[in-house]
Amino acid sequence: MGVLNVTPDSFSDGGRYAAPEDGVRRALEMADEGASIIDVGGESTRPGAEAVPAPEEWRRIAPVVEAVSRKIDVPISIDTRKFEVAEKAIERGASIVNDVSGLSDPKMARLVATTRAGTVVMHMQGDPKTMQRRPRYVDVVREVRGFLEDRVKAARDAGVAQASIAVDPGIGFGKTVDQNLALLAGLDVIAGLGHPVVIGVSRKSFISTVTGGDRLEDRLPGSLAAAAVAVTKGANIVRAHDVAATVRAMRMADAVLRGRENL
Ligand code: HH2
Repeated sequence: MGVLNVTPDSFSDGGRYAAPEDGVRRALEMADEGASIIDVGGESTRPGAEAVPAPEEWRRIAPVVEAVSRKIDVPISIDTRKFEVAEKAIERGASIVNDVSGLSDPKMARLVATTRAGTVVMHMQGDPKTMQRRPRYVDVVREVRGFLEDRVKAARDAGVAQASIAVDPGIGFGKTVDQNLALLAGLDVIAGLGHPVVIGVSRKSFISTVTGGDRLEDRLPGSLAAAAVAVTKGANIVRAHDVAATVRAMRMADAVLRGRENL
């Protein structure tokens, strides 16, 4: 899943793809590099981020969603917490709703059900503005699993098909560095829910805390290592900014885990 942030303020690529033509070019490039999903977002959810009103979020991403869905067949997921934005994006060609709030708005679950979209249900403690102020868990893996189980049940009750739901422990969303590491080490417990697991470690700050290195590019080796471990623990979809490098690393991991003949 290649990340495309059409925002002025995303933590690693804010402002880079804010012009529609730059966003579309990057989407096509990621598809060429081997991304099987393009995840388009118009609101940063980095720690401390302010919420963006729905009309502004839609204004940012509309031209990109429209152009990309016209130009290529790669599925588009829409990284939004807002029903109004997801609805418009689906009308214009997106087919997956990636909701970092875990479908907390009942209207979002109903939209996913009626449009038969796919969805990623993610765990977050609190909201982006406050989530990194002392996140607390007794057993982070069990609690995240329990939350995802509840949210999947709510989605099913709203009519979303079992096969349309992927889950994501939400690395960095209301978690300390050690809680992020524990979630990666315990990802098999999340995979035990029986839904495809999405994992987003790419360029996140806990990588620098562990590996050192101040520059963004210093986070690539740690991002790839964390993604490879996640895949051995049952992750199925890796959300990443550095698509070419990630595809190569995951091809290697797959070859070891499944054999070259099954790539
Ligand atoms: N991480 C980010 C945003 N959306 N969605 C899922 N399912 N999983 C994640 O881990 C995840 C996500 C944060 O990364 P990014 O989009 O690069 O930054 P920002 O929120 O600043 O735009």
